[in-house]
Amino acid sequence: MKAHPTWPDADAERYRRAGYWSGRTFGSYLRSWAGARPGHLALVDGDRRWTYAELDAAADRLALGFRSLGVERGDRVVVHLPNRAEFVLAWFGLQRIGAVPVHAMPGHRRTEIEHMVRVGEAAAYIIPDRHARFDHRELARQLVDDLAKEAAGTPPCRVVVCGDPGAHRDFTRLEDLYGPTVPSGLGDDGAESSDLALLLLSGGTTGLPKLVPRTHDDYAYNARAAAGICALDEDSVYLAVLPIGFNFTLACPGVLGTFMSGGTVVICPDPSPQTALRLIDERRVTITSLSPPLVPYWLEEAEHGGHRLDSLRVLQVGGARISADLARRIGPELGARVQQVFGMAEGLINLTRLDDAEEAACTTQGRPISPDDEILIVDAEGRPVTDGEPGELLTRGPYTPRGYYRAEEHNRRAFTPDGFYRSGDLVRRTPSGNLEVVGRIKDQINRGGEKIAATEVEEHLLTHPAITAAALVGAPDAQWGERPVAFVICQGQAPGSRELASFLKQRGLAAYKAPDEVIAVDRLPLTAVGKIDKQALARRLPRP
Ligand code: J2J
Repeated sequence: MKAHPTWPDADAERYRRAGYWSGRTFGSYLRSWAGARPGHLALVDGDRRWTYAELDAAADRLALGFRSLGVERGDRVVVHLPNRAEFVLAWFGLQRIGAVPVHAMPGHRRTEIEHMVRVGEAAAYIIPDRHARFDHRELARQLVDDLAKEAAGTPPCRVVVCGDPGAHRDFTRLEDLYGPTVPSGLGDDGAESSDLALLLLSGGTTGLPKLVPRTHDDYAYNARAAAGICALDEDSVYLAVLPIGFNFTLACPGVLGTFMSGGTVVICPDPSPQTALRLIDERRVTITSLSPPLVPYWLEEAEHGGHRLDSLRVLQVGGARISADLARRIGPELGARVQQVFGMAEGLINLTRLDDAEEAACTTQGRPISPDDEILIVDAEGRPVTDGEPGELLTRGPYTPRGYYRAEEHNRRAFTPDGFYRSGDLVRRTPSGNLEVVGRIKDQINRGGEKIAATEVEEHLLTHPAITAAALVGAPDAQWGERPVAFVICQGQAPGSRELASFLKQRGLAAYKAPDEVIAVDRLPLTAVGKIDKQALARRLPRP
């Protein structure tokens, strides 16, 4: 059985003929970038730098290192690294042998990682030693031990550590294993452009988040098309502020779009505005991307920090809706053009264009990046709405996969029979032709760009001894846009939000998913079909 659906042959052929799908793998892209401009600066992390030739050579060495660990073409490898050059090096090292990175977010913990390792049957897991006061080696040790006990005799998941490795493998040694020389002719182990190139984690709506299978063909097109719209070239300098494993930062156009254009990627090691604006000044950054909650802090730092920001041409904002008022401040206060990005790990990317009228750039979330992105805006019965009316966004196209990875049953609900992805987003088409995101019908909370699947958290809440029923809803929040609030029915004393946060942490759930507030109720309102009525609950929340 196939691990995931692919595009029907006729569509694939159309995308190839249109030139969207280039027929090349990321491993071969890197080789040709290095051939075209070997000495050009590709990657900067603090005082460490890599030219394109050096990046290419590092990918070769790492590829051999991974291979010596037993990682082979098609194997999945969970990459759980913060914003460090090693993310990029490991990513291309894996691409070079046709292995498939699975992107974990820095805040993910045992629950999320175990899910990715299990679903992906990961051959390896790459971690930092410690990050944000958390020792990743201990989590990895316990996880790998538990999995080994469960499935004795199957190949173990190898742990590779950037930093002090403890009992695990040392990332640096992996690269050094072969010294500066590498046997010539290392290819992609026969990887094909239609193969899986990476697995992205979806925001999730039901249970545990699904993995999105992205191929070389579709993902390279995603990055290239976005880079074209952003007019990137070899003088472009992209600052990676949000986690590199996030689709936005990696490919919209992000790190990969910058490489496609021959530019330079600068890594921002922490999201503080001081660090980011200092790097914009020092490295003459031309473009970067943020989630909405960070924007006010940047404007503040720009006003008082004394940074030289005249190189910054474009500030992309996406992942959650930015208010028009905040968007309007970006031009005058940062001296950069605001570009709204409404994207999804599942594929479709919408961008406002750099020549859109200022009002459209501030009030809409853009339009699709490919002429062959198909968009339907439909009502609850699946019928197209009158133009300008809100409805659910359905989409298919050359970089929107036709199903999740190893999720046959879920795919039947998340995709229409003719292959449209049901985004769960409510949008309307504005007179400018751009889309405006007006709401959501999926059971998800968007905390300033971080997605929380309500049912996943509810299932954990129900394991608390005092809680007999739970519903997580998004409450409006001035800083985050939304924050998670739990309505619970309890036996005895209801736990407070701090107690619940530590309870969920112990269960290995990422901290950003914990409810900010817990409201004890006697009963939960039900809809006509007997589901918890979350809209009724949302109406009970105090307005901010
Ligand atoms: C409102 N909602 C938005 C926006 C995403 C680029 C940018 C973002 C993502 C991303 C991404 C929004 N306004 N500007 O992958 O490549 C909400 C929608 C969407 C969901 C997808 C990219 N931009 N959203 O956020 O997979 O609800 O991708 O369906 O994390 O975020 O979330 P995710």
